[in-house]
Amino acid sequence: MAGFAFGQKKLGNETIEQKTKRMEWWTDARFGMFIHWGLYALPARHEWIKMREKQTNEQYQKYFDLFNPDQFDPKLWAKEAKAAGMKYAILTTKHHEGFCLFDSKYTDYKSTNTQAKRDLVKEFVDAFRAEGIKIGFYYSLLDWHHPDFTIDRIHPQRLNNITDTAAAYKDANKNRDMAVYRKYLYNQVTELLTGYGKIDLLWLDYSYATKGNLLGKGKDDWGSVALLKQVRKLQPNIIVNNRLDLTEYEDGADFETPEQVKPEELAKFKGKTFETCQTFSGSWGYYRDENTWKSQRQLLDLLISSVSNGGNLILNVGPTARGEFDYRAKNALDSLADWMHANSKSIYKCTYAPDEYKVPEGSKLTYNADIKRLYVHLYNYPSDAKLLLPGYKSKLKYAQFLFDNSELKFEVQGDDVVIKLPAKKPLYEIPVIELVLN
Ligand code: JFZ
Repeated sequence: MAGFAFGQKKLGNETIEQKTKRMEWWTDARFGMFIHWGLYALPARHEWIKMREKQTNEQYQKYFDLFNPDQFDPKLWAKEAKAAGMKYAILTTKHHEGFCLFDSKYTDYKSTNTQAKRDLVKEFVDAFRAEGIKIGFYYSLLDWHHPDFTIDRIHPQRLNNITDTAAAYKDANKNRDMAVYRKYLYNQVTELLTGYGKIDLLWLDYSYATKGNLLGKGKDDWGSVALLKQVRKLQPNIIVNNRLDLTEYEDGADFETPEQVKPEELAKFKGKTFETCQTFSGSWGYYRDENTWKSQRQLLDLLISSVSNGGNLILNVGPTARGEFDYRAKNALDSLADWMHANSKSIYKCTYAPDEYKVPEGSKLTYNADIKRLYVHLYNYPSDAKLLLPGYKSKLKYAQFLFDNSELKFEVQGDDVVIKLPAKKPLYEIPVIELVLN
């Protein structure tokens, strides 16, 4: 069990020990898959397209009418995720566009009414569970389709050039009633948490503050307190993210969600309970023409940097409109599978290293407290094939490469230790040395 450093206050009847236990699988897992899939896969130019292009429901309807994911086979998705070493997966059951991938009785705007004719959430759950992958649901608090969701700055029909904000919005929203929407949201979350067995994680997205003339939405709009209470009642062991606009974790959120931050910026979150979410290419939904795909090294850096600061990483795939992971996503996942096959011991159950272990130059550390092992991720392979471990004189028992458990000899020099590496860097982009500590 890796470090669990906050949420120290009691939560209802739950003690800190119980909370730590409840979150243990997640803390140990460290690596998961995010899946953004919806009608926006058809335009294939960002999941916010309805809003960005200010499309009305009528204009957007064509994507619903044409939605036909003939290649959807979540068993293939689950195999890709598992091979890449991902221990949990979070699917967008509904994104901001409002389209439901599940057979909700509260709307017609759902996959069962498209050519797919299937409850896609159910198939996702069955397939991933069969691979032993934990199940997470993303559910958008925003809804750009629902007739009662009030118009604000992130609504396709939002008002422009508003002089009298309050009056203009009031007029535009006179037939919209957030109380009705709030009930809809509550009912749908209830459906999701009662119709699909044990759900391990819930990712609700998101709250945004009012800024000057620009209205926002938060806990009163969502009914966050009642909603979270219901969530905890229906799924007592579930883990919930922090985007409900509730103050800090004592009100029930379990982890922070730094989004698209750079590896160096993750140091800010060290000691917190966090899960950073990251894309392969920039947008979350499938984006055909995006040419900004991250390299294997960049992806590994995100994973290693998350764990070396005591947090998790979820990497996002945006399946195509036909229901496939496209070749670029598959390549990225395959490259991670390759590395994880050899090096996952430096990820699972690991966290940041205790301060007494200095970080060797050109590397990042992770640490497994249960077995007292330190993992040195060699970002820069030393040209003289010598790795200096500063101040490690009395700390080191044994050293080996992780990918093949081959011994690495070392010498004590003063307070330091020098490890002798092979002249030729092993084929892994970032090789890992396992240090068995005294
Ligand atoms: C949200 C969504 O709008 C986006 O499409 C995607 O689903 C992502 C994972 O989450 O985007 C956000 C939400 C919150 C912040 C930033 C982007 N935030 O709080 O900084």
